[in-house]
Amino acid sequence: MKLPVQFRNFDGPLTQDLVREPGKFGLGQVPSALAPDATTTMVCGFCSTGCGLKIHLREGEAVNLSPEARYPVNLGTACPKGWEALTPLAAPDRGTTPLLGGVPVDWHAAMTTFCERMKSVQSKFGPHSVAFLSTGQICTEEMALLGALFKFGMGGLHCDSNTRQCMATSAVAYKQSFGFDAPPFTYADFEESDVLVFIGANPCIAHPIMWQRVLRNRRNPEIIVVDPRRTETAMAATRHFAILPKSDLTLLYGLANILISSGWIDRDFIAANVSGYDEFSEFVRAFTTERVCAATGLTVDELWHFAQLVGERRKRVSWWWTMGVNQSHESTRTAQAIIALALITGQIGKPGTGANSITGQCNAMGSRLFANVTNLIGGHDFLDAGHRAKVAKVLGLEERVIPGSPSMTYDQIVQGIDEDKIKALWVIATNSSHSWIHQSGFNDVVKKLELLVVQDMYTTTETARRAHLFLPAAGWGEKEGTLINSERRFGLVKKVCRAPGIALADFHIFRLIAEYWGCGEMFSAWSSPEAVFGLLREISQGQPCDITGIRGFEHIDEAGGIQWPWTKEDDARRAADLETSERRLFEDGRFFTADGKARILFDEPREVAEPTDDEFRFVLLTGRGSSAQWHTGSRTDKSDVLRALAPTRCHAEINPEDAQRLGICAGDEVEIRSRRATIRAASVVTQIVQPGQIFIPMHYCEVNRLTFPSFDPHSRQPSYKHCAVALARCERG
Ligand SMILES: Nc1nc2c(c(=O)[nH]1)N[C@H]1C(S)=C(S)[C@@H](COP(=O)(O)OP(=O)(O)OC[C@H]3O[C@@H](n4cnc5c(=O)[nH]c(N)nc54)[C@H](O)[C@@H]3O)O[C@H]1N2
Ligand SMILES: Nc1nc2c(c(=O)[nH]1)N[C@H]1C(S)=C(S)[C@@H](COP(=O)(O)OP(=O)(O)OC[C@H]3O[C@@H](n4cnc5c(=O)[nH]c(N)nc54)[C@H](O)[C@@H]3O)O[C@H]1N2
Ligand code: SF4
Ligand SMILES: [Mo]
Repeated sequence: MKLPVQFRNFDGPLTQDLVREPGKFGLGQVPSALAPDATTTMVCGFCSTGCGLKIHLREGEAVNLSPEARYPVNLGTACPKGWEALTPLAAPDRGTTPLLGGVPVDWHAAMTTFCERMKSVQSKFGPHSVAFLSTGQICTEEMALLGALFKFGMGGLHCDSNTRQCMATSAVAYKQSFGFDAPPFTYADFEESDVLVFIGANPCIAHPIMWQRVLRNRRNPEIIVVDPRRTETAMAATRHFAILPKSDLTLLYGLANILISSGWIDRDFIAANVSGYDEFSEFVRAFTTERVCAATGLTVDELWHFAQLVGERRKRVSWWWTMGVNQSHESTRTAQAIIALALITGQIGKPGTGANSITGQCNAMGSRLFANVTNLIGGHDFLDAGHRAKVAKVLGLEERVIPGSPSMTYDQIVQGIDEDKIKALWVIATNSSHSWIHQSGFNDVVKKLELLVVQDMYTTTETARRAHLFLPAAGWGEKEGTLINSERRFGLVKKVCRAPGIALADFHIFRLIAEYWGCGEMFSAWSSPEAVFGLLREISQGQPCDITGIRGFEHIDEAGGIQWPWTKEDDARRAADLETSERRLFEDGRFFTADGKARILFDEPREVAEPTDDEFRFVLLTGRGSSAQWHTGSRTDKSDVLRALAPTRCHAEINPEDAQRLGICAGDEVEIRSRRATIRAASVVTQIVQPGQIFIPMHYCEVNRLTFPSFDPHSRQPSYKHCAVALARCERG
């Protein structure tokens, strides 16, 4: 395929064109398909709910937005972040030009420097001494291009993304249990369930529009929340089980024991569709009521009531989990214990059921399946020669360019930098210097790098400020591509705004790098996001995430998003069927494993990495603070509206009993100390947290100075929600 003219050669006048006329790269232009004063629908770029937003244009530029009533996800609603999605694009700290050592340069200088310095590191320290950390917040086509460029074009191997901090556990748990990383549900299940169990999930804050779907449930459902904190979701639920932190695994095994010994299980479903049941039923016998109550802090009545609620055969029971499960030292087995409970009760593949992991970022699912990071593109396996051959053929590559070995994980990359094995790091759309566990462990280590490149929308993030080379990226609304939401739905992002200065879409930055690196030919077919989508479609053929029936961006647009799988046969058979907008997996009881059965996997619960002791008496819990704050705040802090909806200062939730004992009043300045750091925060004295626990929202940079770097052994996901801290009031005045 012929390259578009602007990619052909960057010497001479074209470089100047790049600076003078970034519009040549597809930016700064009116989106061609849209009339200047049109209204168009696209999906939100914050959380994984994937709401449809109607963007109102004037003279080709977005001026306002409103939630789309016809979009099947949000049905006309949006949370504060969605309503304010356009505001952060206009922030004064947007990156407008590349910065080399803090000094503005043009793209030619930036790209030349990038390639020369990356190559020099590779020749000095070996091809695998360069790494990238990426994200669940760019478009699927961008992720795919990045992974392919780095691994097939630049000869790199080690890369990971912030989905390690977030969804790695669900991905591993599903893959081992179902044979593929496949969340089975559709949002209609929120409405069609009789018993909804939320474990370590606070959707009222983190997924408010999913919660709206729960509120549409007309079956008078029992809503159970398992969370050490009495969260907004717990308050709105019918039952709250405030277990002790990190006692989930014991609780879930205890529930399984009661269900099995009481016969509240689906023997036919187990016999036909589940493997590992006999061993599991034997194993959970040790989880007696006494043991479980001692570990979790629940009463015998509470435990049995819980079991009765989820063991009721005539009811539809759905299990939902998020970071309270995934961010723990034994998260994979905890997720798999939830899966086991759904399997032994036969509560999967039917309306209102399922073992359902809610994703976090707008495109965490895209990152899991198509980023070429932990999986070979399209949910394939790097270690499988057949998969490598298939992907090479579709992409017109020589098989040898696809590595046959796995990448280091995020924590191993950080450790690799410390051990001088990784000497150049490229960070794309994530703010590791704030969000990585045991922050100083990251920030001290990156000082050892020969090259730190940060590609972000903003120049002021904690990570961008440390960069040797900063690459200014266009954001959501300034580029196009697809995002995949929690229910496996592809949604569209469109270009409705100009990126500032000469900032470029990540897609174009990757294309530029390919050209400057000298591997542009390899990506000649990757000419536009939609062309890449076409490649992904071909690669997906025959996979559980087969999307060969999605005809292109227009099809996604017309359909109001399309859930995977969507095969050619699906499309031929059901194209006219409106019901296709809501589909769940495993309706036939067949899973993606070799024998078609879902696997139960289990292990003994383990001790937490850093238990409390006489000096560090409190457990520190962390998580989302409000629906107006997004992660490290680089976007949401730029909106006056959103800033007014949440505290701007770091604050710590403290139980009144503890506060009284330590002489702490509401609003007092407190000092929270772990073995790694001491921070200050304003106290919020509240019954939301139990005695002996403290909660600090992750949005404040201080929090990860305290956290302890322990990881789940299977998923390498950080255990953000448990470390030991001491608490004291700061002297007044
Ligand atoms: N407003 C807003 N929404 C967001 C985000 C955001 O930053 N802001 N981020 C998005 C992303 S990327 C993600 S991953 C999701 C996260 O969504 P959630 O996982 O729902 O949010 P968290 O607050 O991190 O964690 C959920 C709960 O886990 C509880 N928890 C802590 N320890 C334990 C434990 O041992 N057991 C149990 N059962 N629970 C425990 C915490 O008390 C907390 O209430 O939110 C997404 N949505
Ligand atoms: N203590 C504690 N820490 C946590 C968690 C916790 O619960 N507790 N949760 C963890 C979880 S689940 C997650 S997902 C992580 C999130 O952690 P991060 O990924 O570090 O958080 P964000 O603030 O979302 O960072 C995204 C960055 O990408 C930039 N960006 C946005 N859009 C684009 C784009 O289109 N292109 C480019 N190039 N840049 C863009 C933004 O400006 C921002 O700097 O935090 C983790 N850290
Ligand atoms: S719920 Fe999530 S996807 Fe929907 S508007 Fe809010 S941030 Fe956007
Ligand atoms: Mo996340």
